[in-house]
Amino acid sequence: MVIACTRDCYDTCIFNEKYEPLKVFPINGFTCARGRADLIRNERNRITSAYVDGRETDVNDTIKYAARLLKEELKKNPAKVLRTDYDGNQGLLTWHYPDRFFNVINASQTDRSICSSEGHSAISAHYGTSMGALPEEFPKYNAAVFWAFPASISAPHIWVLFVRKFKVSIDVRLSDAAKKSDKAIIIRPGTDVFLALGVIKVIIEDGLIEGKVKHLEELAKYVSNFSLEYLSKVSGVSINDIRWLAEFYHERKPLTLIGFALGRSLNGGDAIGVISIIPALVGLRRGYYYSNSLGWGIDFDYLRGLHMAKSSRVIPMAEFGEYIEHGEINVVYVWNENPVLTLPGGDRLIEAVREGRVRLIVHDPYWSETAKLADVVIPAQTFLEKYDVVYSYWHDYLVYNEPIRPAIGITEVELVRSLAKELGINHPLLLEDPWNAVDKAIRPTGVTISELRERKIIKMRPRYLPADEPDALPLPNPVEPEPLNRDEVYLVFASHPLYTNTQFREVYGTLEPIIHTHDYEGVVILESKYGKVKVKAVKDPNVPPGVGFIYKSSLIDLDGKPINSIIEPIKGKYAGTPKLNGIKVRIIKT
Ligand SMILES: Nc1nc2c(c(=O)[nH]1)N[C@H]1C(S)=C(S)[C@@H](COP(=O)(O)OP(=O)(O)OC[C@H]3O[C@@H](n4cnc5c(=O)[nH]c(N)nc54)[C@H](O)[C@@H]3O)O[C@H]1N2
Ligand SMILES: Nc1nc2c(c(=O)[nH]1)N[C@H]1C(S)=C(S)[C@@H](COP(=O)(O)OP(=O)(O)OC[C@H]3O[C@@H](n4cnc5c(=O)[nH]c(N)nc54)[C@H](O)[C@@H]3O)O[C@H]1N2
Ligand code: SF4
Ligand SMILES: [Mo]
Repeated sequence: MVIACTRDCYDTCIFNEKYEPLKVFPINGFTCARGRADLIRNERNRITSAYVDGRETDVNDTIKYAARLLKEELKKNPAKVLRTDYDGNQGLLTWHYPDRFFNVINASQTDRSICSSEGHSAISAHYGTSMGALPEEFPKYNAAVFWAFPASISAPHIWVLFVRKFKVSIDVRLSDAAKKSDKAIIIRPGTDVFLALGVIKVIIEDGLIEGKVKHLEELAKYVSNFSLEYLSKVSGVSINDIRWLAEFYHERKPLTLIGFALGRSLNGGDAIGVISIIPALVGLRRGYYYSNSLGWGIDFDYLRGLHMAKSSRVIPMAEFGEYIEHGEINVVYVWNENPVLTLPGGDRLIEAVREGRVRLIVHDPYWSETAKLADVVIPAQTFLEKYDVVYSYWHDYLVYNEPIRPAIGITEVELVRSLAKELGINHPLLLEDPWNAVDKAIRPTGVTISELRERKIIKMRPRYLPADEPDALPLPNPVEPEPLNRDEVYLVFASHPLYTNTQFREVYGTLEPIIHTHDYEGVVILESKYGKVKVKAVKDPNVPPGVGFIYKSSLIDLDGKPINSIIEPIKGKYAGTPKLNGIKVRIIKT
């Protein structure tokens, strides 16, 4: 028996039934602080019963109540029912299958753009797919560039593969990974595309090209428009360092690992797209890694039932707060996500629910802030309590998860099928055996569900490999960041080793809302164009002037308000990803 950690994490560790990490590559027999705490966490802060308006209720009665609530709204306007979900659990049945129900009832969905979609779209525009190097190829490289990817914390199993290799980190601050690297390049937030163009300019103009790229002439002409002086001035990276990085690419042929966080920044998609071309220019095939989730061929669309039904409306996550505020949504159904804290404008959801403008239904194993706010709460099982099939966005194993703990609550599949029954829906999408749906969805990877049940973990063959010769088009169209005024910083976020997003506070406690800055100390107000929050400022010598960083696991301010109340509704140009990193905030001392 095996079980994979289904957390939103690159590594997707696989454990035996005693919850010891397997000694297979690339899990390599070790886990992180969260993996070590999961069995303890499973007993804490759990939702053990259903609730309606704060009163404990029977689960079946609550499902009937939720169905009535949905029915009333569906009669009026299905587009005003919004389901929102993200990657709290990366199981095929837990995360993707429930979508069938919401497609059948024609509800609205979000664009699920919060995390990685900007880079998926940008890389695909050049390579035809976002899939990059396979984990098995990582050890062949003797050097790596961690570009906006503080992997020592956000992807520990990736990081250790490079422990004894030459590492370059490119970040806006001296992160843990940057400190542990052989070379750290500190860049101004939102300007990585300018640095990448500088590297390409040197590679092309100094005759360091060794690989083939389509439309190279257009790229050469484009970079000739910029002087290194200009690119250095905008990015804050010295001309020497731009040249150094270009020569490093030429001489050491590093693997380029691009962090998701870049896609959530100004010029994010352009930056990721341009960076992904650099390895090809120096003759590397598949010399980058971003996320391989879409390369295995798992048919997520089939699981979601898109061959038969679809949402009435797609709402950008960047504008989540706006839609709620403007009365566009009357019922919100949440699973696998804690949007009160993690989506831009989560505070607007709090107001709307408190004022009775929005009815909120939440299915979660834990008392998240969103569950605490909800009108209707239904307990969910954790990944330690249910069967599922799990994939990774890094390694190539499909895993058949089996329960190792007694179940509390009901599964996502049971819940949506019960809701469908209550609503009198007899759609083939909900009548199909869910395991049959999983089987069909994984077939393109060359694995069947019966094989997986027998062998528990199976390595997939990549189905969508990137083009050998990427296209230099589309060319980027970057903008310079708005200059800072006095007492302003660019605000960025980063992962914390003890938490996954807002999870694990029941084990490791609540993390204080602290903005790490070069110059500020004490309680301060952070003010953006969109709102204000109160946090504690701490001087941190690893943060340059003009930058402030907050761990993305401390998203509640000192007055209990979501920090994301100050995130402006700005969408990325490739996939609409919210601009979370690099927003300008004024620091007001109190
Ligand atoms: N300001 C700011 N905001 C950010 C970010 C940032 O960097 N800065 N990062 C963004 C990113 S990258 C992401 S991915 C999002 C993450 O946003 P979320 O997905 O909202 O993050 P989590 O805190 O992991 O919340 C997942 C929820 O799923 C629940 N859950 C876990 N397992 C299960 C299960 O089996 N079934 C069900 N039904 N629920 C389950 C958990 O209890 C938890 O409440 O946050 C985004 N928000
Ligand atoms: N321990 C732990 N691991 C996690 C998570 C977690 O919560 N905890 N979350 C998971 C999730 S949901 C995700 S999406 C990934 C995210 O993993 P990563 O993509 O590695 O991103 P973050 O950890 O958010 O860190 C973002 C880094 O980018 C830097 N940065 C911000 N703006 C810029 C910029 O404009 N240019 C450059 N070069 N750097 C910039 C920040 O200083 C920070 O160091 O990690 C996953 N892994
Ligand atoms: S959170 Fe990531 S590193 Fe930690 S146990 Fe889960 S998959 Fe492994
Ligand atoms: Mo994420």
